[in-house]
Amino acid sequence: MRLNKALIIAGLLLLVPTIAAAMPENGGMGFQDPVTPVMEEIVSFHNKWIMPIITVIVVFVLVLMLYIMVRFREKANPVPSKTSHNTLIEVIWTIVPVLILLALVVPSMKLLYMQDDLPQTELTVKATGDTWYWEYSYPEYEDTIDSIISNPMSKEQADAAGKPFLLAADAPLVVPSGTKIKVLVTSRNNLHAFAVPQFGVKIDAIPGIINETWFEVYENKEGTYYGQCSELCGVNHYYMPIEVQVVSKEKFQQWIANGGSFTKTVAQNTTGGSLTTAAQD
Ligand SMILES: [Cu+2]
Repeated sequence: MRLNKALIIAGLLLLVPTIAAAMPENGGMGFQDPVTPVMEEIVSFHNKWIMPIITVIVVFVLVLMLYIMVRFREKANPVPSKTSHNTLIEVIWTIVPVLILLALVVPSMKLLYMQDDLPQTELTVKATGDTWYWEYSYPEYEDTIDSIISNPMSKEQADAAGKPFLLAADAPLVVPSGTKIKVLVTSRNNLHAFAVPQFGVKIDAIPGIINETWFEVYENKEGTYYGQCSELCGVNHYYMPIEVQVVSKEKFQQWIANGGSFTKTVAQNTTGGSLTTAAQD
């Protein structure tokens, strides 16, 4: 009976990674929906390799323990066994974990290189951590776009905008979809980390060093994505969220032409409606 329950729990564990969320949510268990090739690979590696292997190991150990508890209980064995070791078993429990780890190394390293090895990128954004906010700039558009100081929205602002408090920023990083984007990450003072889970991006922001990574959001995944500073950086560490607004290439060009604003376009936009809102769908 107990064994059945254990198997049911193990089975449920296998289902956990399939519960994906479109955005961060309280009590969320699985990954958020991936929107870049890198994150898609990470989720697939987790679901196809890591989770099944972990589940098999957990179930195997559990069954073994239950078997031992019953088979070798004191009542059934008034005279205890004096066995101290068994060479064959020791060889097996050394070699099998080594083989499992070796099998995981290959896809794992491939994934690390996919994140680390920058493809030919089409746009560069720079994220600088400060105490305690993010500053974004566009090195290729320095003449038109001032750097963006991104602070968290207050609770009232976030509620009014229907955005998650402590994830929503007053000035998001704006990037085009379907574009390979190089991200330069550094810090002005202490350690921070720039992380957007749905992009598969997490990289340290270190003073005096420029780290780089990349992402490309699929064209059909335009919208608003959230992350947080992910390196404990001081008293207001919780207070430096990351909001990324992913828009179409055309809207991004308009945004650049307007000096970092969608609103000027709205006045000329004959179809009406705010581009800012449209981009958050
Ligand atoms: Cu920080």
